[in-house]
Amino acid sequence: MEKPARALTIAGSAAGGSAGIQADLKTFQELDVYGMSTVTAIVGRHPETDKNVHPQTIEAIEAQFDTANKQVAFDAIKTGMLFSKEVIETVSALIESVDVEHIVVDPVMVGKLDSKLLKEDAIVALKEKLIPLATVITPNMTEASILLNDRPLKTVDDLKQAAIDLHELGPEFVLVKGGRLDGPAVDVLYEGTKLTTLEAPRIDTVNTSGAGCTYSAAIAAYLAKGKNIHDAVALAKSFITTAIEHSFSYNDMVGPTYHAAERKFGEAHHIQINTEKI
Ligand code: PXL
Repeated sequence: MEKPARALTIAGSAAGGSAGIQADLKTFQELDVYGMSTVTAIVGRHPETDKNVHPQTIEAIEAQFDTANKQVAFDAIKTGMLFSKEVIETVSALIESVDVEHIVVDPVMVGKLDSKLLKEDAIVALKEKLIPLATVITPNMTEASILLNDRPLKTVDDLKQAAIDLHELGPEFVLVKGGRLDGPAVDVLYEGTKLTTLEAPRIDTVNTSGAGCTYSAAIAAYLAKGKNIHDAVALAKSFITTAIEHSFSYNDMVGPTYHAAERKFGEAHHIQINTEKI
């Protein structure tokens, strides 16, 4: 039997199952990629103390990574919530210590329920230590703006310029996600010599918890399976758009995207792709 490609997520545990490692592992499974995890923090609000983020020790993070690497090893690694400068430095060193072809860095900063998922002093470490190791970084508009020293981003042209400028930080490719633009959901991929816009129709729903995690996990899965960056992003955009189209909620809280949607219902959306040389 041909063995499945392997992907590791280094991220937080989102207790409700919509985001973080739960979203990543569900996505890997949907795309027939063998999933592994290194949990950096457990996110869940304690009913009495109101404590929301429960960081794991550096020792626990190193131990998980080492176990997964020895038992299986990786075709791709995806990072999500890392929380602190210390964790970013540890994770950067761990990634440098192994020979892995594809590194997807999702610079997670704030969750949908306004959980603070990255401390202030961690931004510098993110920019200087981790982002330069990335095959691709996948900031949303807020994260791109923060990485560009609070530059306002309002239009697709702003996203294009942001992608070009973020490339200076050293990743091979940059994907800036325009989920919060008015109008269609346009993302911009910068590949060094060309800019590609990927456009999907806007889906009118609030149930998009974990959408960013799911999208970047799908990119990591497709890279692990051997797709090039252009195809990996286009296929992942289709996966997340279909998952958002079929998103739902079990109550009056913001609900998850439906990770199984593409498998169950087929691809819902054709993504419009335009590439320009620059
Ligand atoms: O969706 C961002 C996110 C990422 N990672 C973890 C989270 C969240 C949002 O709540 O909990 C662990």
